[in-house]
Amino acid sequence: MEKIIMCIDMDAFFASVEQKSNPRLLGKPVAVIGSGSRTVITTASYEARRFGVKTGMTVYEARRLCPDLILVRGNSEKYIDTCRELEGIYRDFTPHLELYSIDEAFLDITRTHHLFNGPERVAALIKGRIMDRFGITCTVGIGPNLLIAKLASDMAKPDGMKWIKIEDVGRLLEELPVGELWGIGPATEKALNMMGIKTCGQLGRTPVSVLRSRFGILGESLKTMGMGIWTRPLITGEERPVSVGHSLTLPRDVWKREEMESWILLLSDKVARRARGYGYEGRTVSLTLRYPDFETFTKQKGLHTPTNDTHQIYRQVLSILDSIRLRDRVRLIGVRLSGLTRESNQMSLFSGLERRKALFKAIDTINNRYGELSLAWAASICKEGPSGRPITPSTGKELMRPSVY
Ligand code: TTP
Ligand code: MG
Repeated sequence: MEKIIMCIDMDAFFASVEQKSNPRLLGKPVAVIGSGSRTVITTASYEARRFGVKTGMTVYEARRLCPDLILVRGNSEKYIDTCRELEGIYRDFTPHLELYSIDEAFLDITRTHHLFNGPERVAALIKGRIMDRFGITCTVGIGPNLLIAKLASDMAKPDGMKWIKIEDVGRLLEELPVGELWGIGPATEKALNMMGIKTCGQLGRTPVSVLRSRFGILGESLKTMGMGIWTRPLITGEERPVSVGHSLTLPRDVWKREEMESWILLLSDKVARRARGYGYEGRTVSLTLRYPDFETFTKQKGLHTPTNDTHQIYRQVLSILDSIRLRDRVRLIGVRLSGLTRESNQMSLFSGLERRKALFKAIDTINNRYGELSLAWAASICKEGPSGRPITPSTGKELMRPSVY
């Protein structure tokens, strides 16, 4: 049976929520910025996008393009609350859904759309409920798999709806530039273009051996993506979580190893703590780094046994860092633990391990009760902040941005 997958992506999510909660911002160019000392645009309203204002720009760059730009400091709790309520709306239409990021969800409506008179009707109903409840718009893409549903939503943005039927996929991808496809970033796009592969049609016809020799195992998925095939199933509630990760745009680009280690410890601890909170351990650790020019890459390494121990994750990330020759300063660091399995309750052979587990439990309890980073590892407290002042754990917390990757 052909699957019917729906991608729902809020339009200029943070900016729309802010515009809705402050009517004076309605219809105006608005940019939401993070709460750290460095001001990077997290998202811009469509009014601001008309001037060329984009996610990732500095306030300085954005103001130059759009002098009347109104800046609003982001309030992640507000967005997370909205996100939770949105899930409730989606669940009225199907139990099979994946909350992919803070503002994107994938719904498998294969078995339920007929109850509402078809996929387009489901889309219209969901858009209507979101508008009634929050006064914000979203775009809905429908397709035979996640990749095509996401493509449909990207094409229909903003406030749109598009259904790409399975029989139209081939024709549509034929001329589509590879960079338009979800998951093909600027670096991959450039590499493909250098090989003479410009469109998805060409990508789908490239022999897999050619792609494999350039991209390794990724070559396989690139080929299938070019063909419009996407086999990863939705990750619905029952299997969740498959990974936990945190990333952080640093208050200033760092080069010094010692400074990088502090941030990595902080992130490893956040990741480990979340895994412990869920009662999971993971066997793969990955490190994501972004250079000032936004080139971003991820490297991962497996562990012999699954863990949710802050320091074990930290050490693993450092060993990944050791294997990388940095070509520039680092702008963003991300740490992720994946391959999660339920924490084993069997008695450990090493009593030291038991003590560590008890220690982590105590720390987690304190932090859960008194706020994040009430207790932090001394080494994760940076020696100095962006302006040379020391960063205390509490300001460290302020620098956190929601991780959406
Ligand atoms: P997006 O879906 O990428 O962007 P958007 O919803 O603002 O705009 P649109 O979908 O209409 O193109 O991201 C969703 C929200 O996530 C966004 O409003 C802000 C936040 N965000 C970050 O915090 N950091 C980031 O790096 C990005 C890309 C987004
Ligand atoms: Mg969005």
